Amino acid sequence: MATTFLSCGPFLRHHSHFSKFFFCCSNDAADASSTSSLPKSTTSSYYTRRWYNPSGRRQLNQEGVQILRHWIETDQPSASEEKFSVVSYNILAERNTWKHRGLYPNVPSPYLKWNHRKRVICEELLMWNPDIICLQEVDKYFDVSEIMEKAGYVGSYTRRTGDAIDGCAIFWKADKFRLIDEESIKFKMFNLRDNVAQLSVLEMSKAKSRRLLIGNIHVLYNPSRGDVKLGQLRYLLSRAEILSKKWRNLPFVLAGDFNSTPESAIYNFLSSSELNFMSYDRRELSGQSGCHPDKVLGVKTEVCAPFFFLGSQTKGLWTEEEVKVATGSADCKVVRNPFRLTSSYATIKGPPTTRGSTDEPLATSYHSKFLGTVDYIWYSDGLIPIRVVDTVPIDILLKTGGLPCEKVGSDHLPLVSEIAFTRTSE
Ligand code: KL2
Repeated sequence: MATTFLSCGPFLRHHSHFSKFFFCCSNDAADASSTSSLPKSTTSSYYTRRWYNPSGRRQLNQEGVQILRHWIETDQPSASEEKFSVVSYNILAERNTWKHRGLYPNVPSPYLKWNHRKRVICEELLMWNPDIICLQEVDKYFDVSEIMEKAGYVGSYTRRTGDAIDGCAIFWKADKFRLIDEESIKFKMFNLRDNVAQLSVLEMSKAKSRRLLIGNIHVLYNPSRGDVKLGQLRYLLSRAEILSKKWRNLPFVLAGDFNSTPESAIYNFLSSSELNFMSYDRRELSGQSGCHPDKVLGVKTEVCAPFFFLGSQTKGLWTEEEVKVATGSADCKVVRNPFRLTSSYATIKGPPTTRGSTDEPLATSYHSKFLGTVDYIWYSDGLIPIRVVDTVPIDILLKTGGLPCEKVGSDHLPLVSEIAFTRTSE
């Protein structure tokens, strides 16, 4: 396996020392269908700043730190020859870098600038050379599509409703797939906030019998509105079922930022056939509240009294309106998932440095208020993942002090999975 050095930076200064931080990346994936490895050039640049350490945690020594991302492969006897690679990447909307500047106290301003991030994001995307790319938080679609089109991709964009101007974008390789059907979902139409999702039916050019349904979603962020998150996913899955059936039971890949952790009820809903959501507090459905970096890293935090009292009074109570939001009907107390979905990363096991007890990555997103996993690439029956690009070991991620950094263009990491049609799914 060849190793590709993507960058050496940011170079951070804390106290009087200069420290190094490398990002490098194994790139036997230059072409998902080839085994050749093309090591790329090593570049480096210097950047200095003060180390910000609000929690008084131990000072980090970033001397010579390297981040390595590499493919993890498995042998899947049921996999056929027909396969494709998928990326899911929340690229952090340009507007959110200044609107939520407080999330990035350790990130030097140049690494938050869109021109820099655009270059880094597109370089990384093209390096993994995926067949399908699902992006979230895209507010400069034409900047990205200009680059992707030159690289042979065709794209489709769905903008959010409301004040925020970002949206979801999906790109696919023009020579590998033909688009045969698509649907944009604007949740606003169903009173489910301003988020959007996309569904596309793609047919493989070289094997016309191989068709798949690909979904892309950025679920509502608000940690306390589990009812809305559930409602968005319930609706998306119901549309996906209709589209899948329309094309004779297409296998389904669902990528995105679900703003829900692997331990959450929302995750359980996606990976099972139904969720008895009434037994959960709607403010705890997504698991986000446990993912403040201080909490994850075991630093003591003070309990906020008003929240604490409010929590004990209303815990577990669902109003009729919230039930309606989650299920679509005030009488319905269960949400149904028409697909049997499994997460690619949980299927392909990794080392304890990158994976948690659920086998999911320990973190797909990291900034001053969040350290954890919210991004997934789900697949249905008829498909099987054969490899994934593992995430960054948590200790290495911590040494960045928070994303983005010089060579990670977003506060999320891109997920990359190669997926095969199963032999029996023809
Ligand atoms: O969690 V995200 O980041 O998928 O990476 O999705 C949302 C959040 C994104 C779009 O709404 O903006 C971020 N605190 C932290 N992050 C926030 C907040 C907030 N209050 N509001 C929005 N975002």
